[in-house]
Amino acid sequence: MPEQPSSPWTATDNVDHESKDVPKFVPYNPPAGGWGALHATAKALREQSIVTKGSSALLAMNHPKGFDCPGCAWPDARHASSFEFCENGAKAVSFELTKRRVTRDFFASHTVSELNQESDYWLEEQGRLTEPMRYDARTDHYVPVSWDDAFALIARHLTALGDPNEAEFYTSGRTSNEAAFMYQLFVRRFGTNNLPDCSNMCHEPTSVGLPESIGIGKGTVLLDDFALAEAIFIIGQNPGTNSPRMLTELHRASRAHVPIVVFNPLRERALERFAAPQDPLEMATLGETKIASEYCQVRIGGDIAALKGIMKLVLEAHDEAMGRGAEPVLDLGFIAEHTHGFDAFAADLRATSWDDILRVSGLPFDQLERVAKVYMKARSVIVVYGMGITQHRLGTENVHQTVNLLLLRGNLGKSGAGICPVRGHSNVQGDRTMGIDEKPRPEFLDQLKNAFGFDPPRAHGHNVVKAVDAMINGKAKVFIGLGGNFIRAVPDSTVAEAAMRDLSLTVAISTKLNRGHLVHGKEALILPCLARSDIDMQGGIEQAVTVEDSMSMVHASYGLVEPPSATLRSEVAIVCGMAKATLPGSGIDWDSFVADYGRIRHKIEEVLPEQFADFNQRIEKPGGFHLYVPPRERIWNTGTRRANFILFPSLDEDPPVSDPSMLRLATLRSHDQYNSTIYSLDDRYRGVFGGRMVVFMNEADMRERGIAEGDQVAIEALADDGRRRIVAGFWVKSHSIARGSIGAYYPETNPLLPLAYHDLKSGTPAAKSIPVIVRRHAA
Ligand SMILES: Nc1nc2c(c(=O)[nH]1)N[C@H]1C(S)=C(S)[C@@H](COP(=O)(O)OP(=O)(O)OC[C@H]3O[C@@H](n4cnc5c(=O)[nH]c(N)nc54)[C@H](O)[C@@H]3O)O[C@H]1N2
Ligand SMILES: Nc1nc2c(c(=O)[nH]1)N[C@H]1C(S)=C(S)[C@@H](COP(=O)(O)OP(=O)(O)OC[C@H]3O[C@@H](n4cnc5c(=O)[nH]c(N)nc54)[C@H](O)[C@@H]3O)O[C@H]1N2
Ligand SMILES: [Mo]
Repeated sequence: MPEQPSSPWTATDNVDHESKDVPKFVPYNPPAGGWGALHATAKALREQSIVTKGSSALLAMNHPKGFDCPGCAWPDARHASSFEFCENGAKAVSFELTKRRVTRDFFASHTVSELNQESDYWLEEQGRLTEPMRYDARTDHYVPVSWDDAFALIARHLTALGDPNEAEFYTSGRTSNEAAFMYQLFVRRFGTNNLPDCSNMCHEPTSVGLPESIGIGKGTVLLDDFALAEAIFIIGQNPGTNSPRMLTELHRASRAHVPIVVFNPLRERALERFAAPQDPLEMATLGETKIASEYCQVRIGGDIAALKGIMKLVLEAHDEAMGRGAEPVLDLGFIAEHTHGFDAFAADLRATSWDDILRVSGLPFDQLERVAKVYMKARSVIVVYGMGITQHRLGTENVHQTVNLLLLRGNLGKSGAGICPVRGHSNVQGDRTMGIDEKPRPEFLDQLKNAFGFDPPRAHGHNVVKAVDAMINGKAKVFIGLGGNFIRAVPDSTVAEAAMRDLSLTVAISTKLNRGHLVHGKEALILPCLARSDIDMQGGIEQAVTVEDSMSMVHASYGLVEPPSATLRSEVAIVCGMAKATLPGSGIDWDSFVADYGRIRHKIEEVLPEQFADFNQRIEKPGGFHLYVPPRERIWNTGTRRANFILFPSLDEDPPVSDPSMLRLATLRSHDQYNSTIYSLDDRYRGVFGGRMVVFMNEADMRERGIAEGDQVAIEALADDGRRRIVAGFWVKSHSIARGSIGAYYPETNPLLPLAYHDLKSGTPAAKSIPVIVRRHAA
């Protein structure tokens, strides 16, 4: 356990905002879920002063016509009835429902420089924003501003730009379909495709890689498929924290003796064992259910090697079976009829050496052999994956290999099988469907032109990395963020912060105070908006918004409670307010869309008629409707009109680094954070309490460096661009993690991630595989 350091850390190196809090390391032995989850939920509710009558009040909350949890994008089996219990969903809602308020008095009593000394956790704790604020450089305070003046300021800055491409319009994935659709309309009518979004840092390798493999950038499974799967693979995803309702499916599968294979460098408790809070017997008996039947602690960046190893074994087993005249192991009919590129792919696998596979994956041969047997025995397999697959230099290639594994035995387009990327934000998938896309499809733009009578810009805009680049190079002048916390989410955050301060105007449309409000342009606005749980009344009528979950289900969501302040506006109203002020001659009646969101859905239907026919009628149905996913019917909209075996003629997802002391850093989420929103300083399942400046290391890697648990270290990134990137003040925790791999929390480690270090194809920052050196602090 770390001792309080005798003298405070005084390095001039980059020390993050949380560094004052010394973490305690206490082993956590119970299963994930269970009573621990119920206690944690009750605590979150209590601390946000929400419940007077017990936590059941929140958990029973629902809207007869549907409420979508603003937490994760995992589908809810019981949408219209009640809100399926989930600790982190309860945290997401209770932190929106908090009774605390950030008022004009709050801003009057703190300068922005003072606020900037506080941690992200403290900022979040201050509660909901209540009225629009404008930065006053003279006094270094935010001061109240009317909505009209705020919109006029935005219009003035935008219309003064020499080129519409000098503005960046960011979206975070909590934004509803309706707000996202109006936002992209505003931005394109204004004249740019600069629509960077959080997906650019997240599942972009999915959006780029899956279309190349199967013709659509979305997952192919539905929730019902989980009950029919004969094996489930979970690669680089941590459901116990990031999509806890998935544990319901895994719990059931495990009890039905369905093998669950996990690939993760770190032992994550919820992937080991889980007690379902909905299971009275398990709760009463303090029972638990084993989740992973096989836990493969692959090295960071070793997934392609591991997948290739398994596929090589499948191929060998097939060859052997054919040799003795037995049943084929491969689904030869599927491969012949539905796929392309198998021969070259198989030849590459045959030529790949076992030595290389074992070295790069870090996994023992016998474990790969057991996993291959599980795969071959199952008639239907689902592969689930998350950021452990996407956030690499070759994240898109990583995605291809997960599909290749499925293709070998026809595990696409049949029940109980398919690919399941787990999206992050609750509507990040829907935002893309609505056109939040810096590289819009030409057909989408054609339809937009037909529906609104203007010529949208065709040139590709900026993704997140390019937007930051434009800020650094002085090409961007205005930044508008529809939700999110751009400056804490992006790579190279130290450089990005400096660039952000040079902009002429920054605008944050937000629910809560965050760092992005404090690292602002010369002029700045905070525009507070309704949250998903707030009732949204327009013209006396309660409005619904719609969202699309990770499994392409679209459904309506209605607010549950009165908004925290009468001054707040909905995201739709704010977007249309900005548009109306900026584009007076646009010929688009922005107000009419605010008055009735049904009119927005009509327009969505006009632009995307195949997917959204009868949109307004279909959301009346509890649970909503499913968007068509062609691979479910074995229809492949790829260049070859087939599913493609995409060959990757190597094993290294990340460029090899010659420095022998190099470690690979995966930047992770704690159990008590939602991206940049820090709920508490604990990470219960990993045994960390009261502090976030922690680095998880393998014991052998520590020994090699003369480091003991509780030592304080600095982490330095290895990059070849001549810039030194160091963060310091991290306490080492010895942890069950693969050799050569270390973990530490995001966003504290974002200064280490070079902007140019991203997936080559999709631009997603390689946040899971930063090459670093770890050093003990000098005494
Ligand atoms: N409560 C809560 N819920 C969330 C979020 C949150 O912050 N809090 N964030 C939301 C968002 S935006 C997203 S994108 C998702 C993120 O959800 P996840 O995809 O689960 O993302 P992470 O927690 O970043 O990392 C996932 C896992 O990848 C493992 N990993 C790291 N490197 C590798 C590797 O090289 N190979 C393999 N196989 N595994 C690796 C890590 O050990 C970790 O367990 O969750 C969403 N839901
Ligand atoms: N190093 C590293 N960096 C990463 C990652 C990583 O794993 N490692 N993960 C990346 C990923 S996957 C993602 S998705 C991004 C996340 O990047 P973002 O989506 O930009 O960040 P969040 O922290 O989710 O944004 C939180 C803020 O959103 C606002 N907010 C909350 N609810 C609402 C709402 O309903 N409406 C509006 N308008 N605002 C709201 C609140 O003010 C809150 O402060 O970070 C990325 N950055
Ligand atoms: Mo994400």
